Amino acid sequence: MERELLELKQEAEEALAQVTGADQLEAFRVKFLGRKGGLLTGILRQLGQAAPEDRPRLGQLANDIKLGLESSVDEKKAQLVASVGTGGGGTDYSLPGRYLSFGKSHPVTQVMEEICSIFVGLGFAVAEGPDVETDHYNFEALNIPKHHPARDMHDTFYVSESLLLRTHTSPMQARIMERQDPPLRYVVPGKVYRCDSDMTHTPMFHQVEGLLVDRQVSFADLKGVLTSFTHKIFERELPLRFRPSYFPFTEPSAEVDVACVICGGSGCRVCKRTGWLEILGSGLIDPEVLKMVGYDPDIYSGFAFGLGVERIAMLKYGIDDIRLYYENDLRFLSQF
Ligand code: 2U9
Repeated sequence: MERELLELKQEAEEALAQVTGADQLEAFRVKFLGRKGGLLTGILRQLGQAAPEDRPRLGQLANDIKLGLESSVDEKKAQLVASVGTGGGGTDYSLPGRYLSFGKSHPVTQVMEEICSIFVGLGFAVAEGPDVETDHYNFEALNIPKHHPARDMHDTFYVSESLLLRTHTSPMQARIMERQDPPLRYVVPGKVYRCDSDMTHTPMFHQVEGLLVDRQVSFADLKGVLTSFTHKIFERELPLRFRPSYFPFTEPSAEVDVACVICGGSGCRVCKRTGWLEILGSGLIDPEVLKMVGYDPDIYSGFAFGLGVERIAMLKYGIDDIRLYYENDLRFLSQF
């Protein structure tokens, strides 16, 4: 896979050198970097099949190549724009050129991809599941039986008595565990739905949840992975604190706070003078959940975590109203 990645890099660099116009540049971007059918994306999808010890290195290499190509595309775009007006022959080159408007990923998509690529670098594979789920996978398989108080917290949109819009991406992890034996490490990104709307909640939002199962997995492993992730996503080694919490599917459970990204911990409006910001929930997978997917909890243990992507993006970019993401105002979206 390493050779495939390096060959792809060389092929892309040669192809980019031949690009002379905006249409060609867009075709280049779709061919190499496109999210559906792009050559690099194709290789990234196979990363889960690589040996676990090779995944971090290959993930890092793929990510470096992706970032390098994206910045070469930006550079080429700037060159193309600058070169308009250098010709001759009776044309008024002082006229403003036609603005080429390139579409971009939504900021939430950008942050979701960044989160996934950090976990890929830590050896996790990426999996996606259906938005419409069964009551069984969304609740029962995660230790939330009918009439459990935790069901109230989820404000579920039901499609029928047994079908619903998933309230978290966890059902996919339960599906993966049912069909695969440990060891496994997965992150599951995607849309989730809860009947809730205010400055910090939208009825649809994005989550990335992760799970690692193996022999002798401990809370120390969970702390190591989440500390490493937090330092990467906020690009600073901010202190973390793990606060005891409760989730039906993890025991023990902890919410994770990061020292305020705005004031560094001294207290400000964003952290409500506490110096801390809650960024994710986590815990060791409850033995009942392990039993339900057919794993022996005396042999295997694991950790899981979940985070809201919009919240991470709000903290990263200092945005105070989540609804801005979904108003489709280009003055807001084009900043990212
Ligand atoms: C399985 C077992 C355990 C996933 C987890 C959380 C903690 C969590 C919330 C954070 C903010 C969701 O976006 S949010 O509202 N999530 O706190 N999620 S542990 O645990 C699992 C998942 C699957 C089989």
